Order: sequence, then structure tokens, then C-alpha cells
Amino acid sequence: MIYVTSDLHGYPLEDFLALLDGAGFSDRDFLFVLGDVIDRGDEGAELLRWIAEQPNVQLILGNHEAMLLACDFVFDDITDDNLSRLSSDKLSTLSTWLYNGAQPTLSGLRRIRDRDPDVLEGILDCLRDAPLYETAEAGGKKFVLVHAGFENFDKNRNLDDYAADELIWTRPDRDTRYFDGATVILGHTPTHYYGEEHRGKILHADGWIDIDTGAAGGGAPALLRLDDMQEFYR
Ligand SMILES: [Mn+2]
Repeated sequence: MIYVTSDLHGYPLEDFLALLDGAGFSDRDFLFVLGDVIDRGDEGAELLRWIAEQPNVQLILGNHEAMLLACDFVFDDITDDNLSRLSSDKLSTLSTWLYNGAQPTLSGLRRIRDRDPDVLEGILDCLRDAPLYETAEAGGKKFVLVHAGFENFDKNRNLDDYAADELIWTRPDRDTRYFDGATVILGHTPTHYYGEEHRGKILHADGWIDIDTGAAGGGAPALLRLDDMQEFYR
């Protein structure tokens, strides 16, 4: 069966594995993680490491992973002492990521690199290979999986013609409509943004479903099983 989750934002790996366990997730199932695994919480690096090692887990790129990739130069022999030798462009890119909660991710990835540089390379490769969207079929229905939604949406526009920023930074309005024949599953915007009554719960809109249940702000991630649309919480 196909499961989706999103916006783990450094949620404790052990608690996330318990969520999967409680949902009956096994080697025979497949999990899509719709981006923003890292930042804000403490265990983003460990979550990425776990995701990169699973054959049946696929990461879709989020804006936080895109910010990390834009800063991959920080893993090349850069210490706090020689940061000042970075170009002002790179310093500005790095400060944007840090402003968005990168510090625990950066520390975690440096720890992994110091212990085993190959593991860090595996994680960075997993991020560089992560697609901006995926399509899936389950329970006789079609789904499009993406981090944030589709900015400048046009149903005649080819999915490959969207720029990364249009898929990882947008926030749909509550009455946004996307495709006629497929349901969009997205994260990025915590469901309580659409009203307190949605806090911590998966939000079903018209033709799209928001599964960001607010782990970034102290909440917990959820799982949605596409085959039967069952929701799982801790
Ligand atoms: Mn996001």
C-alpha cells in the first residue's frame, strides 16, 4: 500500500518510526515523504539518513531541502573560523537557511560527516535525486504528490514546466482548485493556517489534501494511506 507524510521538520526519528509501526507500514509498502524533513526540530539529519537508506521510501523535494542543497558548500572544509572567506552571495544564501531553522540540521549533518563522510554523501545524493513531484495510483484513484502546491496553476500546463519555486513555496487558498481527474496531496502550509479547527488534522479541500499537521510548531506528523484514505496519528 502507498503511504504519504510531510513536513517532519526534525521530528524525533524514534517517534516517527513508531507512527509508521502503528499504521502497519512494512517492507511491502511504499512511503512518499513530501519534503521538509529537516530544520526547526533536532533530528532532521537522522531522518534524512533513514530515508536515504530505505529502498521503499521516496523523498519529494521541499523548500527546506532546496535551501540545504543551495548551501552544500558548507560541507566542503568550511569551519566556523573560515566562514568569513565565503563570498557574500554564499553568506547570504547560508543566512537565509539559518534564519529558517537550519542550525540543528547543520550540526547533525556535520556530526554524520565527521563520523563517516560517505554517509553524508549518500544523504546529499538522495536530496539531489529528489523529484519535485510524483504521481501515484491507489485504490482506483489518481494522485499528484508535491511539497507545496502549484503556483500559477493551469490544468493545460505540463507538470514538468513548473519552476521549482512554484512547487515548493506556494500556499493554496482554501478554494483553490487543481486537477479534475487527480487529487493533489501537499504539505508546506500547516493545516491550522486554514482555521484552528483543522490544527493537527489532515485537511480535505476540494481536489487537494493538506497533510502538514504542524510538526514544525510542536505538533506531530500524520500518515495518510492512499489505498483507503485512512489517516494515522500518534
Ligand atoms: Mn515547506
